[in-house]
Amino acid sequence: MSKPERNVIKFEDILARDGKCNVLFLNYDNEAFMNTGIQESGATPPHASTTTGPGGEKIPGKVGVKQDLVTPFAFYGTKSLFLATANPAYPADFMGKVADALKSNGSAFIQSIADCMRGWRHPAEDAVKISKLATDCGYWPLYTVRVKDGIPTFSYYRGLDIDKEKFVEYLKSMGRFRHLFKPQFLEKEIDELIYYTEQRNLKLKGLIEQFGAEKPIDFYQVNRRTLEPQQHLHPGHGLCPGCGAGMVLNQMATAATAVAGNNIIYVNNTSCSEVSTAKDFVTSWKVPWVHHLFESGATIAEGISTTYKILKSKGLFNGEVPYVIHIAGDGSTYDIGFQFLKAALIRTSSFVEMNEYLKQN
Ligand SMILES: Cc1ncc(C[n+]2csc(CCOP(=O)(O)OP(=O)(O)O)c2C)c(N)n1
Repeated sequence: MSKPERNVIKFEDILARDGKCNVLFLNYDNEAFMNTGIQESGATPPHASTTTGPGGEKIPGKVGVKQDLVTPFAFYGTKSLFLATANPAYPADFMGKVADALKSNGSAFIQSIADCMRGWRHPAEDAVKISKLATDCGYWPLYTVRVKDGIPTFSYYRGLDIDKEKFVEYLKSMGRFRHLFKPQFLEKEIDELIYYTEQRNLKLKGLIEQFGAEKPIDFYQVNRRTLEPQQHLHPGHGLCPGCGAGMVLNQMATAATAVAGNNIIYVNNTSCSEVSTAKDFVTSWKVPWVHHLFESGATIAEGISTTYKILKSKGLFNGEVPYVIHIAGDGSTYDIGFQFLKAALIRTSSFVEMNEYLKQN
C-alpha cells in the first residue's frame, strides 16, 4: 500500500482566505466537572477516579465509556461544518486548526484535551509531557472533519494507533488511575480501557477509509517566529499552575488574534476558564467577553453572531461582523448544555442563508 499523502496547510494561506466562521465552539476537555470539585462527566474515561466515582475497593472508578462527541456531529446533516480534535502539546496543529476553523464557512467545533493537574492528580510540571503522551499513545487522536454540502471528509494528523506500552505509561503518570495498579494490578480494567479506546480508533479509521480526503494527513505549517503574541487576554490568571485550559486559551487567542485582530467576541460557559478569568469584578479579557449560564453560552454565541448579520443585512450595522468564539468545559458540552450546543452548531452550520430572507423584509 502506498504511503498516505500529506496535505500541507500554511498558516498564511489560511489567513488569506475569504471564508468566515459564524461561531467557533471550543470545548476544552479536562474530563470532569473540575471547578466544582472533580465530578464525573460524560467525558471522563472508564475507570478514572473522580469525587463522584472514586476508585476503591467497591468500584474501579468510572463505570461507563468516554463518549465520542466529535464524529457524530459529522452526520447530523449540516451543510458546512469544520470539526477537529486538538492538543496544546501540538501547538502548530492546534493554532492551525483554530485559524482554519475561523476561516471556514458554516460553524466549527473543536475539542481539545486540557490537562488538569488537580483532577488528574500529577505534578504541575508534567502537564505538557502527559498531554503529549495522550496523543502519542493513541488515547487522544488528532483528526479533522470538513463537511461541505452535507458530505464529511475525514483527515488526521497523528495518534490513531494504540501503543500499549505508552498507554500504560500514560495511565501510570496520573493519580486518577493509581487504583488500577495499586494495591492490586487490575488487568481486566486496564485492558477494558485500552479496548474501548482501540474500538473508538477503529471506527475513526473506518470513517477515514470511507470518507477520507485525497491527501488524508493534515499538516499545519505555522511559522512561530512571525506569529504575534495574543492580544485578547491580559497576562496572569487564576488557573492552576500548568493548567491545560490555560494553554488552550493562550494558543486559541494567539490564532484568533492573527485571524480577527480585536474584532472578536468571546462567550464563556461557567467553568474553570470562566471563573479564573473573571475574578473580583475584573476580567482578564481585553476584548468583549460574555459569561453566560453553565449550559446556554452556545445559544448566546449564536444569538450574537446572528444578530450582527441581521443588523448588517438590514443596513443597521456598517462595520465588519465580529468573529465569535464560544468556550466551554466538558461538563457543559457533553452533559448539561449539549442540547444548546447541538442546536446552535447545526443552525449556524446550515441556515447561514437565513439572512437572504431577512433582507426581503
Ligand atoms: C444548571 C447548573 N448546574 C450546575 C451548576 C454548577 N456548576 C457550575 S460550573 C460546573 C462544572 C463545570 O464543569 P466543566 O464544564 O467540565 O468545566 P470545568 O470546571 O472543568 O472547567 C457546575 C456543575 C450551574 N452553574 N448550573
